[in-house]
Amino acid sequence: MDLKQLAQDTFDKVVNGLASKAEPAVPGVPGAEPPTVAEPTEPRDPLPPKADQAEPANLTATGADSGAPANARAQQDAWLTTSQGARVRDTDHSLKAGERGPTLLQDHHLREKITHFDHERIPERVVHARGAGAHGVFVGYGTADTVTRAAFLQEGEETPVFVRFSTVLGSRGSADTVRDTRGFATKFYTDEGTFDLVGNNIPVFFIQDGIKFPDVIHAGKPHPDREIPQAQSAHDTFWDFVSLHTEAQHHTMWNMSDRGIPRSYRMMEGFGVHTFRCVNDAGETALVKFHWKPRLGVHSLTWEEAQLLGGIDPDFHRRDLYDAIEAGAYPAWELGLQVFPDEPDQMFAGIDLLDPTKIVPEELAAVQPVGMMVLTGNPTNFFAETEQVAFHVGHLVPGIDVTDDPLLQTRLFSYVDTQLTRLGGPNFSQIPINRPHAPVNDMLRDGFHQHAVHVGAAPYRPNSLDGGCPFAVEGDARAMEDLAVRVAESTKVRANPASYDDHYSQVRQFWLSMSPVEQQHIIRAYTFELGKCYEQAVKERQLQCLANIDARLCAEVATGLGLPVPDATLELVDAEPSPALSQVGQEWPSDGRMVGIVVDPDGDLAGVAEVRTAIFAAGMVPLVIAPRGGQVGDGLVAQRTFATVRSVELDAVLVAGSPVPAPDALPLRDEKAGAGDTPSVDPRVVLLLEECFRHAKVIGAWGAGPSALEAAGITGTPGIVRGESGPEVLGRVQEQMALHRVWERFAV
Ligand code: HDD
Repeated sequence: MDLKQLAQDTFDKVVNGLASKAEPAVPGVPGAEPPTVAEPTEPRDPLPPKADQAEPANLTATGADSGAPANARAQQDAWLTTSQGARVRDTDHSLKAGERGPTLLQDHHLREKITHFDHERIPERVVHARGAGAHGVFVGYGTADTVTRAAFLQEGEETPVFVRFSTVLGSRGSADTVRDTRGFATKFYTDEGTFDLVGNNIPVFFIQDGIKFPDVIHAGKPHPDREIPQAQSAHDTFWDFVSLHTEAQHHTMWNMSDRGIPRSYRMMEGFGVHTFRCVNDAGETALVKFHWKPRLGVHSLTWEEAQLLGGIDPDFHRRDLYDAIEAGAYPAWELGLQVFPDEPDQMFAGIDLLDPTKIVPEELAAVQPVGMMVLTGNPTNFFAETEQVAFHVGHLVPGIDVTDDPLLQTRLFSYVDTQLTRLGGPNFSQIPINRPHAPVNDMLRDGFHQHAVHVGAAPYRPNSLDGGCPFAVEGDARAMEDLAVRVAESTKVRANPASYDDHYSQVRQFWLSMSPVEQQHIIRAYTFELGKCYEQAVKERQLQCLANIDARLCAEVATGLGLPVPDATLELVDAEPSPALSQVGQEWPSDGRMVGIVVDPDGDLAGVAEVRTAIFAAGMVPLVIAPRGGQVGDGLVAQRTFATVRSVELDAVLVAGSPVPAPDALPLRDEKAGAGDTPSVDPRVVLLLEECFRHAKVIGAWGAGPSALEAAGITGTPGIVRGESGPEVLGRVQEQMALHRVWERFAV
């Protein structure tokens, strides 16, 4: 089977199928419908009102039918009402004893409005509070049949999904681009019940046993006295913990690598982390690790970009996901399995499969694609969907079961427990986004926020009063199965197996698998983070950990910190590098990438128009950058101005002229030019080009463009394309964008 072709065919099928789909991917969720706009950064008419936002003029005489989805509570009509449905004439003035008051207690509309508002917030997630979600569809390839009988993986089976991406440490309002692990949680609404794959973009975890989760999170969260710093690990308590608790070193190294600052949620891998146990129709079991492989490849920001974005656009990842979906540049991932024999010792190639601080390199066990997920719809309401979605590693379907990994075992308890506080009781599965698409008949009753009106007199089994209903599955009907896994004869202990004691060999393997430029980024990340610590003992202890990973890594970080270089206390083993861990060296599609075009109103506007069309045709998004907003030329409108653009939102920049300073740029006059001198090129364009250069982006220029490059001091060649015409330059720029960055430009 040609798997590459299968991936492309599945992607095309989903995307083309959307246009003809009458039903949204998720019933009642209009966000899952095909997008109505071509490109979100274009000036455009307002989006058409959703079905539940129709004006009275569009309704029947009684205003009865707005066409709102069944679950759009309190939006079933165009008229403002109280929560009880009585129409309201005035919601701007409280009821007072005379115009100058006081306000009367009897104003029940006022009290209802304020009381509800006072209780609008719910507790944010204790971890992963900051996130963004999307709807989509998963299509099985049928290639997993020999491993699992899970029906949603069967060939051509389409399953609606909801995905929530997140950071871990920050509060709900924190910045997207901080250095952190990213959550990647997927809810598959399968016909056999809901399956949640609650993973991260990093394949290992900080701890081997869930009992330590509060410890690692307390260490990573802001200091309890000052509640700073927000959403980052660059502080004493984090490094105190990970340097004392060396099993965290592997995950920490991934965080310090470029994986800790993804370019986009669309360009991240996802990992189920734990090993799961799958069973096929013949009852044979296998141990399995889940992987998500992004269609667009794995890419990262530079550290400077990440920091700038924290101020310029803290919603960068959320916006990127939303815009891409609105634009029809649907993000897609292949789901893949690493499959291992289910041996009694649960080891593979000497690696303990129950240790969540270890990976199995892909070179030892290939990731086999079993299906594709395409995200096709944005949420209609952030709170109702993204905030209220509740994942749980125990939401499993027939064919997929857990293992005894002690981290996973604790998670099985934590995820329901946390919803009781966060979502206010045990009925969170009835919230629309959490409702299974499979029929539910669970005998669970009552509790806060019970929405169901259960019928029958006997919610217990066995019963005769309700005719014995509901019935437990019998015979070969498909159902959850407790696999008869042998549990070793043992004594109760609080201890780990000896295989969990190796905390360093895979960290070294990760380090050795990085290209020189990625290693340089890691060195700088450790130096920055430890440089933010105040406690000398913490820095020294972490340097000792680095010495046990690699001598050069340790020496360079120590030099940056101005501290002595410790000797390793362990013998360093030269693990075989795993090329799959590096992001450098491969080529990827450039779909959905942002290409800025710096326009000189006196320059080649016809060329700009032509290039703009070509960028769209290549599946990317052009952004016309002009001295000021509005019309630039015939049919060309500025989407960014010299005042609003920064390199961070672009993947490449084209310079179609050499714009002279606009009057509003003169206060920003380049100091190097000296007071009174007027620079030849607008200094904001110079700054943009300098930043694009520093952030290793491809830069193209034609016409008078090369002289703007010169003004920015850009003389080198790698990733700099100069040419005669716009389309010619774009073609060569696009070729280089496939590598994501101009890697040669980083000083190593
Ligand atoms: Fe967790 C949320 C991923 C270990 C306890 N976790 C949460 C989310 C993700 C993960 C992606 C956000 C889900 C969402 O978007 O709503 N967690 C992981 C991974 C882990 C992991 C990949 C290790 C392999 N987690 C872990 C442990 C515990 C928890 C060991 C507790 C012992 N995680 C939680 C939680 C959260 C959560 C407290 C907070 C909000 C929620 O569950 O719904 O229960």
